[in-house]
Amino acid sequence: METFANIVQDARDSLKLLDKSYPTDSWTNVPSTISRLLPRRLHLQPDHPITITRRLIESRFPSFATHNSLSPIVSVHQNFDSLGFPVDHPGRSRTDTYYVNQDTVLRTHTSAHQADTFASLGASDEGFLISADVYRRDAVDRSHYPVFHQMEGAMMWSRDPSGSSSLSERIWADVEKLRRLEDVEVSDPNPTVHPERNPLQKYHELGDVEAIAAHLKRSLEDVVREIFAAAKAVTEPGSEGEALKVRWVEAYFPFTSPSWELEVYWQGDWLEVLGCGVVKQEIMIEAGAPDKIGWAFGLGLERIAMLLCSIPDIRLFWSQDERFLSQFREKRGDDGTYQVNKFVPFSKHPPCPKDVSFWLRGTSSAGGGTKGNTHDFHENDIMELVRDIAGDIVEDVSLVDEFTHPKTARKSMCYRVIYRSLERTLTNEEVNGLHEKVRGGLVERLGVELR
Ligand code: FA5
Ligand code: MG
Repeated sequence: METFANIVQDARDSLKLLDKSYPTDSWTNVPSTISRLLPRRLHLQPDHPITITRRLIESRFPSFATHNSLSPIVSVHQNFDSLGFPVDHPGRSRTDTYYVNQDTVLRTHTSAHQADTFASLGASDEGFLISADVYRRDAVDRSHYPVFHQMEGAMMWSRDPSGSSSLSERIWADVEKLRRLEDVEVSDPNPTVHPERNPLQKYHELGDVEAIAAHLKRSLEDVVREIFAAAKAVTEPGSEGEALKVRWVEAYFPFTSPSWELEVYWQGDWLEVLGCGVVKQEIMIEAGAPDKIGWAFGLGLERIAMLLCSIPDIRLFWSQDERFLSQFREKRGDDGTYQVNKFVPFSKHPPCPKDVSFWLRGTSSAGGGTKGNTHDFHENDIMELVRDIAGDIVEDVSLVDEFTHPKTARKSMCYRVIYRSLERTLTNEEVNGLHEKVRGGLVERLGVELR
């Protein structure tokens, strides 16, 4: 059936992405709804809120090299192996990641380029920023979209000093050069390292890592301060003097240790904006730079742009409607600070919720099902099916009910799909037609039995 683009694609023996052909195999799972978005590169579109956010952050790291056009098609080695992801890490599964084929994926994060970028660092380069589109099979709601944008940053020091001062003295001297932030309230109860939760690497000295952690945290607090100063001036004019609250939380990434996440208090809630840590020395050794040591971070540009410009729905970033695009212009004041526009919603069109209930196939041996006939069901498959059929007309997909039949042990699920266009009012016929296709797709592609 032509509606189910990725079935058609699976049947072909090659997949065309950005004008290049890639061989396909049983791992291939990139639907045309996703491959169509590869050329968009919102982080390079002039005056787009993602671009404005990127440039605001870049302005805080003026000495860093920037890489903004790296291809989204990377090897499994670049995306996972080079970063020390274990072979059984859930992020590697086909339910979470878009595979071009067994050896090639659409990058799931900008960290996929860390190893290569470290390997090409010149002796005098102190740091780099990488901004790019990233791809993840994920939930469907107002803050999740299968394509989003990240910025990776890293800074390195040479461990082999030419002068007389020690490594930690040189890093602390750099910390002193960073702006002091009187108007940020920082909560950081974590020890720099913790033997189980956040260990010091065997290659590192505690004193060096303490200096790197201080430099990393102060640099990122400065970025957040700059963003929120711009956002606050817009949403609450006159309140710029109010303290911004941020907190550091211990985290885990296979490619940094110790690691943290930074959360910001925004409109009554803690919001995670980035992950970061001290780069695993194995990556530097592998990259041919064993004498360098430093930090890395990865942040979500949509998440920051949504706050900065008061954008309520992540689908809006993909809008080609002039009523959205014409609202943003990159502007800087005389002192160089960014001035952003707050998004003014065009009329809100009504939502159209529709439920669909179904039985999963033979879920339990108690029902007399044949062994090995358990239903291989992953929620992300439903998310993608609905998006394939309804595109950006779907606002939210969520499980509203589930139960197991007491006698047959079969499992029943009910999902609610909310259809709503950001640009126009949908007709009943149109929504009914889409929902029928969703019901048909569930049977045909996921093999469920409708109730
Ligand atoms: C990572 O992707 C790591 N590569 C970050 C990193 C880089 C850590 C370098 C250490 C060193 P994570 O999956 O948490 O981590 O994503 C990082 C940020 O991307 C999040 O904090 C969030 O701001 C953003 N993000 C993650 N998932 C989504 C999503 N589905 N939609 C929008 N933004 C997202
Ligand atoms: Mg995270």
